[in-house]
Amino acid sequence: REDLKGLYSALLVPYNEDGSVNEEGLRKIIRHVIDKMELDGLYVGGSTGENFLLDKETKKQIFDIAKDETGDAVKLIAQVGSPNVYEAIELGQYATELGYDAISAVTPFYYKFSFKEVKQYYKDITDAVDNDLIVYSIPVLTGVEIGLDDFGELFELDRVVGVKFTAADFFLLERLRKKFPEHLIFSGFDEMLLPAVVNKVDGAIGSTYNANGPRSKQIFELAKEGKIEEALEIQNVTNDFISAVLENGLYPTLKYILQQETGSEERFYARKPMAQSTDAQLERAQEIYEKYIK
Ligand code: HMN
Repeated sequence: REDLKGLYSALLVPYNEDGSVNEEGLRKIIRHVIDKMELDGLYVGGSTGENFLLDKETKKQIFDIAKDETGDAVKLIAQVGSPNVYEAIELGQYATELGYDAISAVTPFYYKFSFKEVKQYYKDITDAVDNDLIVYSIPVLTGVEIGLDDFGELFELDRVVGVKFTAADFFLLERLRKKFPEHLIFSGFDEMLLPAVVNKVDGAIGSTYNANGPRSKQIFELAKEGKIEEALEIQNVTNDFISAVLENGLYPTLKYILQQETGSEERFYARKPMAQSTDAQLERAQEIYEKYIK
């Protein structure tokens, strides 16, 4: 468990115009995250990778590429969750055989599952997959809220080692940390990294770390040392960057910046039904890139 702590890229995946994976681009992004951003690990198959728009074989292809390019250089977590629990199990087993350090699974979404059903889903996955699991809680996208006691029940399951907590509920975060000191908590909102570290999270997983790695690492390290004023200054600049990115479109802007940073000629396309970037978005992305990253 200790080994999994740190800052992770929520890995962004570039697609070709036809929706297939741009393998060369993906490998370059992985190298960029490891060699230039110097993050501690990759979270593969998350929202930022547009994972929930993919078929099973493409998800496996991305797990393969990420492992092949990374080797043992940094930690790897495979997000395998899906309302199709059989697929989640198969993907969990697949990633585990590839050598992923842990798996993660989003709460099952679309139908309004009861907590009993959510718990059974995690039990089914952890019973069938020989790996540690991090619950992926992201109520803004799934609509699934998990309370303190329910987290406690999930944490009682064998091999559930923690949670990726993508929510702005700092009351719940503080309660979770206090009640479950042994479980791993990863913060999921990059713009709230500083307050999350003050609340003693073990790490963070985020989309903007792919491009804004150095500042994020500084915030993480300074906050752990209790240097809050210094950390806040960097969080302020970081949030100027994140506000601009969110205003212009999260994925289009990050894709553009990463295309520039990796020197890729081919445009990093989105996967349908996500829309492709407009010219105006690309122009604004260039300004944001120049102002904050280049
Ligand atoms: C993933 O699964 O790809 C991520 O870990 C998601 C991550 O938590 C991001 N959340 C959302 O996009 C909802 C954040 O990095 C987020 O993009 C960032 O904080 C900007 O709001």
